[in-house]
Amino acid sequence: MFLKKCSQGIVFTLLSFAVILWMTPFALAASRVESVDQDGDGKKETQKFYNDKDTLVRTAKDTNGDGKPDQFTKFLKGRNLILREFDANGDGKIDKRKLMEWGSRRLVPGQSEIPSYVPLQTEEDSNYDGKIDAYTEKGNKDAAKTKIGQPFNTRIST
Ligand SMILES: [Ca+2]
Ligand SMILES: [Ca+2]
Ligand SMILES: [Ca+2]
Repeated sequence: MFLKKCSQGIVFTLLSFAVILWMTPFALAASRVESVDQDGDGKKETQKFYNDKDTLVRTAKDTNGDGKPDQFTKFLKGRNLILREFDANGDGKIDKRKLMEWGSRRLVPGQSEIPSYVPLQTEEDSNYDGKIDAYTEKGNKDAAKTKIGQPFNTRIST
């Protein structure tokens, strides 16, 4: 009797797991990709990726019309903190990266600050040799010294 109950418990547990595993692809399927024509030229150049809560988490955009995405934006804290990555030479590898925070900045000297993305960190491989050529970090003028010449992470952050 006891053994029977025990095995029933195990079967139930296994069944629960099976149901969870079976449900997982449906949960993932809830996250969706949307292709949009953001610039209104009739071509859907921007892909928007949503998570299972239907929150926009990243976008991939083809800015030069060659059919391959070359500008990637990841929303780290909604739209307040974003990581933007670029593939300037279209080889499928990232060669420029900017971490930006929504705030305000003075675009024209002498004029008042206006709402804008403020770069916190930028890095660039401008000759596509996989090494950092330019680096900036907000509030740290010496940061570039240690970064230039270091390997550039060419992978898209997803
Ligand atoms: Ca492109
Ligand atoms: Ca590239
Ligand atoms: Ca380089």
